[in-house]
Amino acid sequence: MKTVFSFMKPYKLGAIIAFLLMLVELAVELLLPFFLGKMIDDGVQNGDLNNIVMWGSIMIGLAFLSFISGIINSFYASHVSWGFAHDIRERLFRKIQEFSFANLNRFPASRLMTLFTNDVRQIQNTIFMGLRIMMKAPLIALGGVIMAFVVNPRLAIIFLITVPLLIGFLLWVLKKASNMFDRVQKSIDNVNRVMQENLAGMRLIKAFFRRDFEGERFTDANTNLRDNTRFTFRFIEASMPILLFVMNLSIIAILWFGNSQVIAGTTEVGDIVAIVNYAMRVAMAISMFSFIIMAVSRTKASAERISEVLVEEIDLLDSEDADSEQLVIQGKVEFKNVSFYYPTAKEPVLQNLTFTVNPGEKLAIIGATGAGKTSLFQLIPRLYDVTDGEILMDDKPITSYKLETLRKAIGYVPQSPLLFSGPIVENISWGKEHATEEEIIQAAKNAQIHDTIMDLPYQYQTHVGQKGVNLSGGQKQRISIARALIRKPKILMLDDSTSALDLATEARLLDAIQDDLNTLLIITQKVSTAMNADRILLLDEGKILTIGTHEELLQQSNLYQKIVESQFGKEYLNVH
Ligand code: TTP
Ligand code: MG
Repeated sequence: MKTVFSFMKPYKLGAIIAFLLMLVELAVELLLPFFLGKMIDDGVQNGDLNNIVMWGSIMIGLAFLSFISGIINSFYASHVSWGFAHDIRERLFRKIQEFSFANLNRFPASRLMTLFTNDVRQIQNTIFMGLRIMMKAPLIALGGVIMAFVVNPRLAIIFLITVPLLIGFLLWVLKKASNMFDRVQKSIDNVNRVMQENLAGMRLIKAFFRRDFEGERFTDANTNLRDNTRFTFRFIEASMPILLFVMNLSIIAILWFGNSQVIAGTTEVGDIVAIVNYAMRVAMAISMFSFIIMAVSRTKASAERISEVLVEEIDLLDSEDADSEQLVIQGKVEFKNVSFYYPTAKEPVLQNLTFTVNPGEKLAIIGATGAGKTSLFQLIPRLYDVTDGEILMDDKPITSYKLETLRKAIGYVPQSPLLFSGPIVENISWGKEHATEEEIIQAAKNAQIHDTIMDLPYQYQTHVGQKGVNLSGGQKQRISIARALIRKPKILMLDDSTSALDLATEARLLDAIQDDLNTLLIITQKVSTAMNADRILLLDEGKILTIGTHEELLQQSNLYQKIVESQFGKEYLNVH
């Protein structure tokens, strides 16, 4: 909470000005009934026209002052609330950019989306309304009671009974509502999550004909949201008639007692008009309380959710002794007894890995699905940190490099290629700031995608839809390879990135990238790809089963023989 509202600091002055102007409006609102009473008693009752004109002019003047204050207040209130929202969105965005993979695992995308849309707006609205009218309501309630005492203490006694009663009742409503809003917020999250998964997986859902199932999932979440919200709002709205009923009773009481006092000559008519007027203003203010309660409890929930992200500790940073001068020159990678657990997992995914990849060497990593190949890759650019052991780059621990230096030396093509919506040229040059046209074309040529691009309607300017919808899987893979190649990385890491390519294209690609490269790590399921590498690492259930050339593995490993047999047939084994 505190973290979030510290973003108000730059807007303190604006908020104070808005607050002061609101006090002007408040003062006018409290003075008007008083003057109205005076006008009735001194002017109307005595038939004194001068008096009526005088009080009338004062009231019009005050109303105008309040009107002007209201306009300027509104100006500052929106300046403060929009500025605040802008700053906090900016901060959230930067914070999320810093998130490591482990941080991201703790905050699903749907939840982060809700922060930017729902939660920030909620706080922003509350600040605006707060500076405009919300803070005024309790002050009017209080001021109205005080002014009623100034006008006529004997009649105002009635307020002393009704107002505490109402406030006690409202506090009770507030407490109840707070829990209910937590539930509403969770339902909103849920709807967003289902919606987002659906949009992302629309094609899969159609392909599997899971429309009805997904429809039900959405209906559940949506109905849940409706029911929770409806219940909460009904509960709060139900408090309204109770409030008004009590307030109306007190107005009747004022008229009743006032009447007998006027007859007895102890009270003037103007006093009664003024006090009834105050009673109505107090009632209005108090009835606004339920609206305020809703806003405050929702805002509290929103602010807490935002702070959770803001205070989240980034668990993967440059280490303190990282040397900013130190660069990756050769591209030698060495694993020393590396073990790794995912933060939430109990079982290790990788156990005691020890191997070295020399500069310029091509190492293929092969292994069953779930063996831990992708996990192994993610440790090298420090997307996760090792749990045990050490990884060296050019004989120095990877933690001794700046993250930026380390990652810039690596061209990582992830298993599922992700393209950004925008022209192809931007998707390729995304890998390197200020890439020249020649560099882009060269990278595309090496990735064996240049010819395909030239056949597209707008060539390099062709737009890739969101997530690259209008390209084939293999085309997307090659564009994401080009994106990695353009950095001229010391180490290129391909995570099954040639899976959708035919053998000839794949061979040409591997051939083309050979010249530029220092070191190549390639995860593959295909023996044909693996056997072109200098050495093959066979990973099985997070452990290195064996490492060596294709021939050596054929000799040494039963598992490798089985893999080869499944892809090349039995005869191949007999021949070799
Ligand atoms: P991976 O390292 O993804 O296995 P893999 O790349 O060898 O498999 P594939 O050929 O199918 O790509 O996963 C190893 C285990 O780690 C698996 O049980 C899932 C788990 N895992 C996580 O818990 N979180 C993650 O982010 C990843 C990538 C894997
Ligand atoms: Mg994988």
